Amino acid sequence: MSSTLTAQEIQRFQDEGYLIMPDLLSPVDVDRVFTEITAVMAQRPDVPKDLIQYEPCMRDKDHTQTNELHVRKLYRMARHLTFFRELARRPALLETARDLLGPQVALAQTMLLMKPPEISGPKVWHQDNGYFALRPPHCFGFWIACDPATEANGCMHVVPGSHHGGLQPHAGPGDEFGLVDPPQNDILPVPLQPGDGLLFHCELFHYTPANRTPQRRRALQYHYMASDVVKTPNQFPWEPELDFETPESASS
Ligand SMILES: O=C(O)CCC(=O)C(=O)O
Repeated sequence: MSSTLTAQEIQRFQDEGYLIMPDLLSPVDVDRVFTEITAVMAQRPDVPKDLIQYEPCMRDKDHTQTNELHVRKLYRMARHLTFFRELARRPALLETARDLLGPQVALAQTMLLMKPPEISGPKVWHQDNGYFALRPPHCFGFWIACDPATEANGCMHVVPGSHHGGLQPHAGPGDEFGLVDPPQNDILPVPLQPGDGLLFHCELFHYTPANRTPQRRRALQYHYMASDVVKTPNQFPWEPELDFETPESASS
């Protein structure tokens, strides 16, 4: 198996619950992400419902009049769009997933988090496994900045080591489903340049504040899970987007 992480990086991820990974996407990749967003929006008002989510204030509007700045997120892109499906197989992502989870992995979920200026709110403190409900929690996400991500426009904030406490109680409707007892201390903002990624454990506490700038803050999020973990019942129905052959069976 090829390996992208060193033993020290794997140890740091296990201890802290996150790692910064520079240059996961090239400038050309980032431009292609933006082109793909524009192509999706060109389909409106007939964008597949499971590919797009508008900001709450735009959900009941006539979508012939909406534009990219009204979109909260695209999701399930690997199911709908070839570019995002192929990205999931890039060694920097897939081999990192295997370094952390073992040879048999699946792509749990993809999202493009658009965080437009003015109308977007914060994403409340949560653990992703509050949504996924995977046992054991053998799952992590890449959060990859496409625009510069800063404290002012809503970069990721994490609490290092918080994944060691296990899954904590969550409550709230829909997108506001979050930690009942959000953290007050030890909060670390993670500003990133376009193309750079944050790799984070699915039980790490994290949140993003509202975007207080006139520019948007787009980011790509890919979650990988070990294929054999069990999804326990909860309120969020979802299916993994892709399963990958093991490296052994792919080469035989
Ligand atoms: O990018 C964001 O604003 C939040 C991403 C996030 O934490 C999530 O979707 O679980």
